[in-house]
Amino acid sequence: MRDHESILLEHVAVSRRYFLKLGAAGAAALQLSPLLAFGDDAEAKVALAAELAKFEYLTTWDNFRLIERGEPLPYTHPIEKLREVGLTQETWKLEVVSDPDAPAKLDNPLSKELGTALDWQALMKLAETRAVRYLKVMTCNNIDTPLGMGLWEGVPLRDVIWLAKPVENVRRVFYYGYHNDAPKQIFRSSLPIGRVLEDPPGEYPVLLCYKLNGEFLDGKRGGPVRMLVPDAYGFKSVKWLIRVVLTNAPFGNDTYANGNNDVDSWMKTSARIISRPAKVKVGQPVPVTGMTQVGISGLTKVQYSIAPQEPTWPADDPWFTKADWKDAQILGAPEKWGGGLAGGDLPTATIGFDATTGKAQTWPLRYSIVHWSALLTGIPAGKYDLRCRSIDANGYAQPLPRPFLKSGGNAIQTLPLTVEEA
Ligand SMILES: Nc1nc2c(c(=O)[nH]1)N[C@H]1C(S)=C(S)[C@@H](COP(=O)(O)O)O[C@H]1N2
Ligand SMILES: [Mo]
Repeated sequence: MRDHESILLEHVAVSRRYFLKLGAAGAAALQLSPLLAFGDDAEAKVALAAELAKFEYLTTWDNFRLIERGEPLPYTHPIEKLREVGLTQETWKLEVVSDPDAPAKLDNPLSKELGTALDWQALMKLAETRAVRYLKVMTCNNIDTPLGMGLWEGVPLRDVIWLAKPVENVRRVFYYGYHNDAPKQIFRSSLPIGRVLEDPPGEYPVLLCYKLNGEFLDGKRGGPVRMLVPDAYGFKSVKWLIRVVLTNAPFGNDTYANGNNDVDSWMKTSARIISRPAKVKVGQPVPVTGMTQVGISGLTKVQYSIAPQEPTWPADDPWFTKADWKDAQILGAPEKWGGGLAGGDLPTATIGFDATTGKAQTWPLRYSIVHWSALLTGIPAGKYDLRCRSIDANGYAQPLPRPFLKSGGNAIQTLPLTVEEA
């Protein structure tokens, strides 16, 4: 059996086990679910594989959704040009320099001009002792479903910043991707220097990232090196990274400030339904499965509710706080992690996992995802709205405590469900 197939079967197994534990109704639901009805015919298997690709814990390279700008996309240049502009491992160079407009004092700027820029060899040398790995979901504040769940590896950005010997007048870090040398194509982001130099307990470091799911990043995935900011939305994780500028400027310069985005937003906790039948007959149990992105505020519960479509929900309760919410089952850490990892196993020394047992120290992990399931039974005939929401570790129900769209989408999802007379 191919590894890929065994991972799919693993996920079927996890979900099937969940529904089977629920007894006769769960077993009946298995026949109904587009996700779990596991026919023997080839066509059903292909359809199932497509559904389950979304369900595999780590996202394979090919299934990662990309958000990329550039005319042309930087990595599509011919190899000679890629070498010339430093977008291959052998030619990549990273500058860490002072901002001429708001100078920081650096005793050892890493610059191309001075011949002191950091190259790939130096980065790999650092990686021998400083490499860090963690799980992080890549997610865009403007898109309601995560782009992909990754195991990322890199060297903490601060290790390279210290090589530049900053002395004083450093308040922020600006950083830039390769942009075809066209000012209009610049993609840049920024962080407070404090966030780069220190991690609050339990938080992960900002990385100069060079691997996804155990493989060196290619150009399509932002390589040779991209920034990775664990607690932030995707726009902070600049790809094709070529320059870091230490500045005494007190404010951000993020490209994403255009477009009205909240550039200081932490990742939010947000639940989504992935699979459910749109129509059932009275008496049939309704299997629902979904995914929740776990943001900075953590996750204690995922809940669902169904409410008749008529009368429409009262306008004075836009966040459905008065709905009849019931708890869904949050699925545990997978045995095999998928994503194309050799053997499906996480490497040792992944932050958040016990070094000897390989087990997650807490579950769910922040900045990652969980899968969840629920089985709805005894619904009378009618037309309904099916909803889901998360409850964070502070007890806030989605979309609170930060309901503003441009800080990251976490509106409560609504899907129709029809229950027909038998
Ligand atoms: N250089 C560069 N970096 C970039 C972008 C870009 O267009 N150019 N897009 C950003 C945005 S908006 C997101 S959401 C993430 C998406 O990461 P991914 O394409 O690896 O999934 O990359 C970020 N990094
Ligand atoms: Mo984005």
